[in-house]
Amino acid sequence: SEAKAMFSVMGMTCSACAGSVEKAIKRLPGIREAVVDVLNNRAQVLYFPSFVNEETIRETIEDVGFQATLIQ
Ligand code: 9UX
Repeated sequence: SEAKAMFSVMGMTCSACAGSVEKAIKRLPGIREAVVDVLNNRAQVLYFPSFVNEETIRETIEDVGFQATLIQ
């Protein structure tokens, strides 16, 4: 089954920032979709919980260099 997570992502200042976050999330196993909105500081992720979890996704965003918090 599929799950949905929403993260607050702070520190993105341009669309290339959002692109690098999206790319990093999509490289993880078990990701169905990732949409990063630089204007609203949000990342929405659809994923398969048997392959990846919210904390791994959150840490991946932080590894790119942005502060990420799970909000939903
Ligand atoms: Mo360009 Mo966005 O260096 O940080 S990718 S501002």
